Amino acid sequence: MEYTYIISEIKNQAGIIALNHPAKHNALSKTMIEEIIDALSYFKTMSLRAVILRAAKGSAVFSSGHDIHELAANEDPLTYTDPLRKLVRVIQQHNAPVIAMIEGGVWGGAFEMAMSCDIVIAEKHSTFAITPAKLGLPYDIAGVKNIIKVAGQHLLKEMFFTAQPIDAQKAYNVGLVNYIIDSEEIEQFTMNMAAVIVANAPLSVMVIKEEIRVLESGENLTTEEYERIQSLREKVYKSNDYSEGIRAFMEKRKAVFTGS
Ligand code: LCV
Repeated sequence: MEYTYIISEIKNQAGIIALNHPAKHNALSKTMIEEIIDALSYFKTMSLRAVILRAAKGSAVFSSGHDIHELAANEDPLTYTDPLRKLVRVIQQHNAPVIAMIEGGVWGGAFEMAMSCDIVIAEKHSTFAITPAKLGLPYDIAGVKNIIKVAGQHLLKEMFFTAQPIDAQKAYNVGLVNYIIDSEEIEQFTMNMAAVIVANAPLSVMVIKEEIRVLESGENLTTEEYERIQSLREKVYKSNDYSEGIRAFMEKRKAVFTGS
């Protein structure tokens, strides 16, 4: 399959999706996300038993997260239609394990995307950051819930409040990452892991993945609580700080947030 911002291929019954938009450090634009979703649905029709999600060979950054240029134009502050919401659900509901092979920095929404994968294999110099506080953004509550499932509250609060990257070792220590592998071995290691999964019973793997997804969904949010949070988020979206965050990024300067 030919795409603009990803490379999609099939090797040894595993599907491989490589993020390939170097000019924007693999930013998750609407188009790139649609291409990833399209490649996953094609893999499903081919009954592939494992997927590897990686950055194209030689990428300096795994992904710089949401395409900030698209954020600025975001008419739907409550992100009901946010493409990343859809992508995370598609990965979590994909009928085969998705292995994230991380090399380089993982930023913002790409961190949530990587954490929504089933297994994470990181090159030892990779880093992870979630950065709404740098842009003045009220991160989506569904997204926070997705990440809390894999990262303890204290680490997650540190990552959200500082908006600073953590390294692969710290991510591994808290279980965000299954393995830390040297750069020259990570591709073979990941392919080997995929080959072991491919050799197992796909229906058993598929139903266990779905059981874990359903069980980890945990407690229900009351409607009132959900609406209260959403109205809080709408205020943040309409704040000067949010406009300042976006403007500062575009102007390549540090944002000055006033809390208004
Ligand atoms: C569009 C970009 C991007 C980008 N979008 O290279 O987490 S949340 O809630 O904030 C969520 C909404 C989210 O995911 O927001 C995005 C969070 N991402 C970040 O905060 C990372 C932003 N990017 C960076 O900090 C730097 O680009 C890194 C550290 C990744 C790489 O720095 P480096 O100096 O190597 P540049 O910054 O010069 O980026 C190269 C080109 O990629 C564009 C950037 O605008 C620049 O384009 P131009 O050459 O046209 O100036 N770019 C980078 N990230 N997320 N565009």
